[in-house]
Amino acid sequence: MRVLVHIDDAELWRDALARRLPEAEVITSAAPESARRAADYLAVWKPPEWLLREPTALKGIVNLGAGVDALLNNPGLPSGVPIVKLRDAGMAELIGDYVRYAVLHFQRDFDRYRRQQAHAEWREHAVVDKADWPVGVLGLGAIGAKVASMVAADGFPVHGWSRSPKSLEAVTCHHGDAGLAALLARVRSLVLLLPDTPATRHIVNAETLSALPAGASLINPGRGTLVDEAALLEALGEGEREGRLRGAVLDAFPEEPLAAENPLWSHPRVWITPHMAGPTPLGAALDQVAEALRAFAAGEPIDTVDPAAGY
Ligand code: OXD
Repeated sequence: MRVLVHIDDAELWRDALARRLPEAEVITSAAPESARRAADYLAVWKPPEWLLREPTALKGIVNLGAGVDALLNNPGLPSGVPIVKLRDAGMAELIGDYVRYAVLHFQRDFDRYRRQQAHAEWREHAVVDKADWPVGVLGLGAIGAKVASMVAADGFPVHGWSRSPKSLEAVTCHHGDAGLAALLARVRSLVLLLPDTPATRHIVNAETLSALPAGASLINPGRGTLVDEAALLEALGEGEREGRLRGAVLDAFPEEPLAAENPLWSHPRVWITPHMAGPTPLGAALDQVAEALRAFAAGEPIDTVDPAAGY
């Protein structure tokens, strides 16, 4: 089998994958066009359109990340070719740490102390008990479920939401439109871990933001398209004085990198990170890629992406 790898550091992935799959010929997109065209499988992260169009006998695609939105939205994607995505290959634990940090950032008032420091202001705020700081997690896939459990293990009451009913230990699970309204009404930090699909786009909008209790905070290590940015800026209000939304910790944006002129960069109550919450751990990811390619080649049943659902 010939596998074409396309990702930053593709040589590293190619060599490590070749060691795991000695039966395969593994090439990168720097290989000659004739070799690329004859690829049986693609292992890719955000491939250019032309690369997806080239192979003529493609049997499967492995998405080298958890979210398949970039791949499904790529006009070069051939229809009918099965896609496998990385399951939690250790990203969930990393994203969980990011979210725990962000929740504590607000619950222990680090945002306020940072602003006070700018004025050399020595003023202590009473600690709000964790039990009185409900956290909402939208999206209970492999990553959302793990993150929800990690935050719950820290002692916060956690409410999770998914489109269809789920049940998780230590997490109060809600679903559907009514469940979303019930969750929004009670959480002090809202965490977004939904996939980017037509159904989730702008799920955080003027209406949902106004359903949050005053002073709630937003944490988005998921996808930028989940948030209506104009509504977010409106809910934050201007300047240092807390608006209806106390602050936001954002790792994902509809266009990345975030444009230098975007007002979020300079907002005093917004923290921006460059899509670093859940980098893919190479070793575990490669094991999954090798496993998927072997299953594809052997015609074994394999858990593929549903392009209509978007995940
Ligand atoms: C992913 C990501 O989907 O890094 O894996 O965003």
